Amino acid sequence: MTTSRPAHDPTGPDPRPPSPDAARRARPAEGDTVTRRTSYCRLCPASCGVEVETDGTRVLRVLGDRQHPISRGFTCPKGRRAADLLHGPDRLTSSRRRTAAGEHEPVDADTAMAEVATRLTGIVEEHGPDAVGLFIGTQHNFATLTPFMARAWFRGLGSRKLFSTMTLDQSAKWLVKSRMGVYAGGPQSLDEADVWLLAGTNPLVSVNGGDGDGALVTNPSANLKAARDRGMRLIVVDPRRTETAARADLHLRPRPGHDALLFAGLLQVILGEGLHDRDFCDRHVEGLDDLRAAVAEATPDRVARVCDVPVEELVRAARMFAAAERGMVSTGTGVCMGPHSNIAEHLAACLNVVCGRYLREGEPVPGRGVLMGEGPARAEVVPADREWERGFRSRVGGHGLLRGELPAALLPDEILRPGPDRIRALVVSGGNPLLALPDQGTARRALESLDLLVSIDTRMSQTARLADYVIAPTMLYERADHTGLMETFFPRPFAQYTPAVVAPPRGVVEDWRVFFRLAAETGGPLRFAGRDLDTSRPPSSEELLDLVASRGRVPLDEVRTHPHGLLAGHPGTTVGPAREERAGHRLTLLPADVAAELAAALAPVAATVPVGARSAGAEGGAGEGGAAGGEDAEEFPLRLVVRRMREVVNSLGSAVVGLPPQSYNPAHLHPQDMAHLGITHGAAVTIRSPHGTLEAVAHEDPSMRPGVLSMTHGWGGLETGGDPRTTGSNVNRLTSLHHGAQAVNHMPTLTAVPVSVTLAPPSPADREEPSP
Ligand SMILES: Nc1nc2c(c(=O)[nH]1)N[C@H]1C(S)=C(S)[C@@H](COP(=O)(O)OP(=O)(O)OC[C@H]3O[C@@H](n4cnc5c(=O)[nH]c(N)nc54)[C@H](O)[C@@H]3O)O[C@H]1N2
Ligand SMILES: Nc1nc2c(c(=O)[nH]1)N[C@H]1C(S)=C(S)[C@@H](COP(=O)(O)OP(=O)(O)OC[C@H]3O[C@@H](n4cnc5c(=O)[nH]c(N)nc54)[C@H](O)[C@@H]3O)O[C@H]1N2
Ligand code: SF4
Ligand SMILES: [Mo]
Repeated sequence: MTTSRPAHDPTGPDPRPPSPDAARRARPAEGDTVTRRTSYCRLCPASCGVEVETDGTRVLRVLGDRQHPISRGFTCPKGRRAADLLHGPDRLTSSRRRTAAGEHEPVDADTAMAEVATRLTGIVEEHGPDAVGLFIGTQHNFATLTPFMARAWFRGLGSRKLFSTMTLDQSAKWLVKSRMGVYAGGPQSLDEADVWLLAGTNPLVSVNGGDGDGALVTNPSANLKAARDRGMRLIVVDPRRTETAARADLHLRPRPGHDALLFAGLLQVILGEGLHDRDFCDRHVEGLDDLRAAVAEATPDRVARVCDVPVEELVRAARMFAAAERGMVSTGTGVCMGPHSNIAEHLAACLNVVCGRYLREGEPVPGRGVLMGEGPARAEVVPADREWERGFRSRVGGHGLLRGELPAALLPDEILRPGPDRIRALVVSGGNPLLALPDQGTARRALESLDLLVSIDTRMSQTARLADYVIAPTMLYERADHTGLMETFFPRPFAQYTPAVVAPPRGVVEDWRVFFRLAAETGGPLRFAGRDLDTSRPPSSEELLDLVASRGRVPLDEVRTHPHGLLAGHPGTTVGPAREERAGHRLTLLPADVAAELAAALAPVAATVPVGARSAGAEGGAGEGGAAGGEDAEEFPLRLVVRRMREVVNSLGSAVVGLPPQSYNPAHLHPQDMAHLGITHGAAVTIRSPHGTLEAVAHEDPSMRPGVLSMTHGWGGLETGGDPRTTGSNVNRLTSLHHGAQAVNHMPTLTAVPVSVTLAPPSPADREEPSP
């Protein structure tokens, strides 16, 4: 058995030395048999196929599975270091309970779950079910059974206080569908596209395509290369010259926070020059003339001036996109987290709609539903449902529910504001809201004022440290699973099943069992994947995995016989004609609320003058490239933007020694700004925003747009004032729960946040060791 990578391993060598822990484990004791087991990674939707080396008890190494038909050997650094997540020093191998002294003591899972259930029952009896909240984090979604069981428990409980990270992320996409309607023929795919526009997303690092296309999620580097090799043109809109932008045929680098304007400018050119798809619009769209009129003022020269992009590139992007036959705009967090995020996302969708980038009647459907049921594709519109306008309203802000959820940015107020129906108990599943929520100070106050905080987490996350109970669950490779929930992210119809590769530590419990147990003890009904479960008889994971997959077109048992996963083949179906009852339905491009939001977002263009009339501010020193003026311009001349780090996913992985390039998240600045501000690479800096102050470590980064500062979220500890070099810096000390919050989803501004940067006074750490 060789322990070195095969020479042709497409994942390439990991440039950093393994952590001491990993190195120790990679040398199994003499006599140990090392075997390789096929599985797939479950840290993100990409679900990369892997081979797991194990000595039978522990995972030793994780390698890309070259026989996997979708990922073809691709893995990322964090996936390859999963052994450290499973067996590292911070892995929780038993549950914890907070003592009266505020310490956490080990407690067996059974006792923890029983005590939590008793306390929840007491709170519900006294205050009603809405006193209990559920916060769903990212890692909740990567164990198929968890989302089903958690929601089943929560529905049975009768609480409406459901929150997830989606409303700190890209819930603009949900809102757009709810306000515009959905074309039921499905979108075009990247595999057949001749153009693609990526805005505010960097799939080469994030392996995320928004709700764009599976080719951007699974092995995006290879897929983008293949697409470009066959002639697809790539347009990227990003203030930073990202890894993805470096591959683009055209890279627009606007001032951050200006996507709504930029998209309005593209629409102005496309509709003004008649480059849109008339046939698709005639059949399926209403409000086209209103939209054309609404963006009429967003002329290329004005938009170029305000966004600070070359006018000819803006026009070229519009023509390149519209002249192509196939291909879409897809957006990520850079668009969905900015000011005017909902309207920016709406206009991105309008670009796809007016250019008709959807499958027409008679075209083959991708058929991605393999284990999960999939409705038929039809050349018709499911009309806007504006779901949040009906039913339950939040006590804070009067918000309705979007896909059954309340805005996460309202969670702190829902806890803190006195009243009979405030949230008193919160269960956090696979999330770390103390770092994820804007305004860490308020988030901490809120979590600390709960009667009961339960964190289901594999480590003592920052949130877990505040919890009354931390329930330690299994991790990937310790549980059986299938890809049912992820199959919409695959570029081809595909499914994979994995058994558990290693046994979990004795003290942990599978996530879904926590919710099953709570349901059993609190006595609510438990409707799971369309069936009522008998809470007196705990099922097995395999039974539940079968239940979830019971409506698929391929039996899970067949998928079980394909260790590298099963390419299911196309179902041979095509987009059907519109049904009579749907024939009159249209995608609504400009309902009244959207029109009003658009007018507000476009206000800066109405106030501007054409390029040339003033001296160009492009690529200037600190401040000019980031801000478009306004009241903050002088005090906060820079713009803080979001960014992902390849080696960690949100807050997960940052503690693995040697995984991230350093033990902190740098504040990336353009060298020109560094020089202007008198800051050197590695220096400690103080960042100020209208909402808070943060200590960080500056890094020179020529890929930045001057005037822009970019940092990754998910770092920093509980306290302020620590050394940023040891814990990193929580950008959410600079953000606000309410500033810029959007209608309906209350999405706050997390990118294009006005900030200033100054050199921090020397700290003891600076004096002891020179800057790196
Ligand atoms: N390695 C890794 N992968 C991850 C994650 C991770 O933490 N690490 N997180 C996962 C999660 S939870 C998510 S939601 C996805 C996110 O996936 P993405 O949305 O692709 O996230 P990023 O890679 O940060 O890309 C956002 C881009 O937006 C740009 N940007 C910032 N502000 C603006 C702006 O105002 N306008 C425009 N046009 N662009 C802007 C940034 O420069 C950045 O390149 O990634 C997922 N994948
Ligand atoms: N300023 C700013 N704020 C942001 C963002 C930003 O870009 N800028 N991004 C936002 C976005 S897009 C997101 S998605 C959120 C991220 O917010 P969260 O999803 O709340 O944060 P994570 O760090 O991903 O939390 C995942 C937790 O799950 C745990 N975990 C790992 N494996 C398992 C498992 O198998 N089971 C269970 N139960 N737990 C597990 C990890 O230890 C970790 O603590 O942050 C949001 N906040
Ligand atoms: S991209 Fe990385 S984290 Fe995501 S599934 Fe693949 S190996 Fe795992
Ligand atoms: Mo996210």
